Amino acid sequence: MTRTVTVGAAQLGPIARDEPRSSAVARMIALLEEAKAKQCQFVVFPELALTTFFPRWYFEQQADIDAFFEKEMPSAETQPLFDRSRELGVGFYLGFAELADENGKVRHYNTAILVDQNGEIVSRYRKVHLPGHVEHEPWRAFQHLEKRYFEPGVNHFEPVEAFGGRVSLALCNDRRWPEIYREAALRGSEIMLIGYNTPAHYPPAPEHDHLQCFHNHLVMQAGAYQNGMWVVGVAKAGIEEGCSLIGQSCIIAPTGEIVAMCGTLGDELVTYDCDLDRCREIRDNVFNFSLHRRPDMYPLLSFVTK
Ligand code: ING
Repeated sequence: MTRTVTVGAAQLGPIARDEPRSSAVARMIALLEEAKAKQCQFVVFPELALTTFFPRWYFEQQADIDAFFEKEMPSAETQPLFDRSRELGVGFYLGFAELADENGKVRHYNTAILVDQNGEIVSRYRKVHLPGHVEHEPWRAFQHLEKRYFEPGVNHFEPVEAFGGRVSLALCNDRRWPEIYREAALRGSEIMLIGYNTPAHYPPAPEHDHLQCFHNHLVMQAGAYQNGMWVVGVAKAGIEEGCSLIGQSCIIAPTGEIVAMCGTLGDELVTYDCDLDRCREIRDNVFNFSLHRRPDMYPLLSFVTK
């Protein structure tokens, strides 16, 4: 009996600045229904899937920034997504901007949650690697003010038991850092879920613009193969408020192979039957950590346990 879970990568096209959350929710419900018809146990939606990618603009007023954040989850606007998920028995990963109250202190996080087939939140992740800059930099074609609008999360990519496997969550820029896959894999994770919003233009190094899609897959395929885990990367794609966002959402096997990929820049679902036991093909062989890994030889990277 294999531990196969049918996973959906539910890519979204652009979300306009004035698009109400109810519209984004309706679009995601349509993808949930398509996922049900394709026998998915859960789907992965993008990072910041309820609003436009607002860190592309500089806002003076905190109230204007907070308008893009969710004060509660679910809220009246997002409850229909949870309700439909429970009715269909299809879980989901959702990225959104979270306003959290921590012992009376208001926190701003770039957050992802995992919701099971009963509509319950079973995991919550706050983005660890915040890219971009803090101050307004008018020289840029558009801003990337995640370091200004969000606080870094505290998380060790610990997997949770869900959908018959051990599932870890990450967000966007996290996927570029090899440590997240290794940390998750050392903790037994079998699948890493990653929503992203990635502009095709990278102002600090425009000479790399033509490499954005290559780099997107390079880092996730390497992470998958070098750690023997499934990786699901899902974009908010297309021309969003004049900013071109890459697509190519995909499902990657522990061998590093892309086994499913979106072919448009709009709302699109691709699915794959992920046999979680296939992680063993890698973890028992080429990347058998206990047999082959030498943490004593890379002490700067390793918490060396004698
Ligand atoms: N977006 C981008 C990402 O890491 C970026 C930021 C783009 C960094 C290109 C470096 C190069 O995919 C988010 N939201 O992290």
